[in-house]
Amino acid sequence: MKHQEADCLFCRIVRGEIPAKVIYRNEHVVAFRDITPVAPKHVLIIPVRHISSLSELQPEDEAIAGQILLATGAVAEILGIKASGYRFVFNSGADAMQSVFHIHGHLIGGQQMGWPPFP
Ligand code: DGP
Repeated sequence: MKHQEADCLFCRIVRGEIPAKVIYRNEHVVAFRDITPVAPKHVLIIPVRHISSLSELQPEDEAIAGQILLATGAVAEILGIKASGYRFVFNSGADAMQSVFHIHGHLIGGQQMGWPPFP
C-alpha cells in the first residue's frame, strides 16, 4: 500500500495485519478502540497515510489533517457521546509521552473531565 511503513504498528492495523476494534473507517482515516482506555470511551483516529507526528505534517497534508478532525463527529456519534461531549488529544514528542509514531488523535469521553488535564 502506498504511503505505508512495513513495521509501523498503526500502519499494520490499517492493513489488518494486527487486529483492532475498528469502529469507523473511510479512505482517509481509521478509528479503533485504544488498547488501554483512559476513559469509558477512548478511540484513536489515525490517517491511513503514515505520518509520524504532528510535527512532521507538511502543507500538502492539509486535506489529511482536515479528514482527521472531520472524523471526530462521526466517531463521537457512533460512541454515543456527540451530545454529552468529548475531548480530542494529540500527543506529540517526548514531553507529551507520544509512544506510537504514527499520528493519532485520542477521542475520549463518556465521563465528566477536568481542565487543565494535569494535576
Ligand atoms: P500515545 O501515547 O499518544 O502515543 O498513545 C498511543 C496509544 O496507542 C496508547 O493509548 C495505547 C495505544 N496502543 C498501543 N498499542 C496498541 C495496539 O496494539 N492496539 C490498540 N488498539 N491500541 C494500541
